[in-house]
Amino acid sequence: AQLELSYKARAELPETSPMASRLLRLMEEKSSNLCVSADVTESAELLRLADELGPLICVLKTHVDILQNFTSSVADELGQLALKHRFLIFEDRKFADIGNTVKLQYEGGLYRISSWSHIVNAHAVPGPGVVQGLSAVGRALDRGCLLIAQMSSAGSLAKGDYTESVVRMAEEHSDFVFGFICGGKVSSKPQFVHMTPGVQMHSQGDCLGQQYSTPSEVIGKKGSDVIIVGRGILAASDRLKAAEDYRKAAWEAYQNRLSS
Ligand code: 5FU
Repeated sequence: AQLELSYKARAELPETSPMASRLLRLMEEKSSNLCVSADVTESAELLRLADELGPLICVLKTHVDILQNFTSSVADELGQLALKHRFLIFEDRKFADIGNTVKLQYEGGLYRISSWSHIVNAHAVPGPGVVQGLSAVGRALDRGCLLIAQMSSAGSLAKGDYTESVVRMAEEHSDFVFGFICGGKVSSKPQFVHMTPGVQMHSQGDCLGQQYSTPSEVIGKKGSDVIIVGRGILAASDRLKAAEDYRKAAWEAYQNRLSS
């Protein structure tokens, strides 16, 4: 078996990118490998959530296009909260077009994603041009990108050879791509961060194809680094307590992995 490095040790490897280092370091400092998926439709609720759960999380994931009332001041306030509580913002935009188009989508439009989101993600379907287009905007701003290597939904086509090709694409663009959206560890290179959605402790799935695993399966068994939790926290009557339960479960799974 491969030697299991701590998040802190991985942050310090010379081949680890600045964005991965920043994330791995703050995970270690906050004892948190929890990303909350803030899938709410009201900007005020998004900001309340960020302020309340901020201390417990390493990343706040957004879907900015589901907000009814997004303005640039929402992005500014979210940025302030990210500084206050030391988390990174990840807009789950899943870019999937030719380089020139994603460049325009990332930088401009109503949302100006590159101006406030530390992390974005992309599908590898278009080929490396999608990464080159995003990188042309994001690199100068010290942003980072995750490639979608696998998806949590039933019947996903992102598997097998496709997943392997995504890993190679990441390795070839490691100045901007620092990790993956995946079900478990897909690259043995310790400089890449693995982030896994489809995590819930008390449900197996929803009626629209989502499939859930538990934090201990994802971090302990499958070897991912960060759990992404939406409704497991958002639908709880006490969101703060639920977030703490997920943080603790995922962190303990990581610690067990280190000591085994
Ligand atoms: F890439 C992916 C994926 O494969 N599965 C996902 O569920 C992204 N997601 C996102 O994670 C999805 O768009 C939601 O924002 C979130 C999961 O939310 P849940 O409420 O925990 O199911």
